[in-house]
Amino acid sequence: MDLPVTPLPRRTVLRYGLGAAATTLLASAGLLASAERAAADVVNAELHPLNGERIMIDGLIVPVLGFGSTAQRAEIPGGRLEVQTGDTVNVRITNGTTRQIGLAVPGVPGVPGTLVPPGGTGTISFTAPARPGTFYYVGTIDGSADTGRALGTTGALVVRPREYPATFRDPVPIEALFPGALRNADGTPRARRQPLFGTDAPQIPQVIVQERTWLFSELNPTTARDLAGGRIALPSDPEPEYFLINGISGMLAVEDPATFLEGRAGDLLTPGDATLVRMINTGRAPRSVHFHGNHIWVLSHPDTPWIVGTNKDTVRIPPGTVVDVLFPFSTPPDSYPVVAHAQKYVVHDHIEMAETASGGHYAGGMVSEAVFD
Ligand SMILES: [Cu+2]
Repeated sequence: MDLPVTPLPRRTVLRYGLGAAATTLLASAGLLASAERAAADVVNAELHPLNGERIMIDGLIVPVLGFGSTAQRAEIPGGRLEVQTGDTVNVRITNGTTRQIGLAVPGVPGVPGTLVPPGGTGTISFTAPARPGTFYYVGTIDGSADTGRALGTTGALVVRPREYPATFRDPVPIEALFPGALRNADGTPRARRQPLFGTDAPQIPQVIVQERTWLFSELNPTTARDLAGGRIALPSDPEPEYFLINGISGMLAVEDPATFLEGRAGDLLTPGDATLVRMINTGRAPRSVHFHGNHIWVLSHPDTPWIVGTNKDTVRIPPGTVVDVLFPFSTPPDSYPVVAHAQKYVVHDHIEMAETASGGHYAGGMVSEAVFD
């Protein structure tokens, strides 16, 4: 399927007004609608920190603090901010909450720690990294990024190479987005696979056809109420009760078109619509994401770089970090009879607690699916 490749022009969003149409479009695109390119190497964006409420999958209403792309609605997570390597990024924060709030981008140095007072406006400027990759921005609530992560002021920051600015209509070479993921410095192939059913190795895709962002987060209702009410310190053991992908969970995440993977299958050993999945863990516990149907190729890993290039079915995402993987959409090798299309396979966290909601309701947590067209 084609993913939206450019943000809606701001005027279009305004013309739709703030009714259901605009809400639907913003939610399905997942892009930060307020972001626009102001010059060849300058991106301007607006974030509106807002108090809000979220209905959990079992109906419980939990207070959140989220970044809206307009002043009307908090979004959990905030929209995906897309920039190019080396861009100057100007983020204007219009603070609609009762707390001081600033911005942090883990892994990106030089983001000023300026706090914007309640009701105030301020612009935070930083330079995008010179290397493409996946990052996230987080609101520092009264100076605390941990509080921002616990309440939901998070969103993806995608840094694209300048020569592949936005589009996936033309497939993108993996090396352009993840330098060194496929080949060692001496040019030898890096990708490898443990033998399984003989030594026939599936081909690693050479290009990326489409992409997804999965932002994992956790929520504890009591902590959220305390923090939203003004308490600053987090308890040492947050005991999360809700486990979210892109702000939703359970069947909602399985059926969300902006979350589940969907693509045309290739042959048994050749990739189909190879899909980059940018997995961001803003929670406080590690995740261990497991894919059925296909093994994934690891394209980046923050603390075990030696697994980059491997072909696995489960990968750990340490808290506060990012792991990028490629789901090849090859025909699932274990299916018998071999079925190339009209199949669905589950994707879920192997830390089983994260498959529940509200202390045990299975499968109300971090679960989605891969759909073979
Ligand atoms: Cu499973």
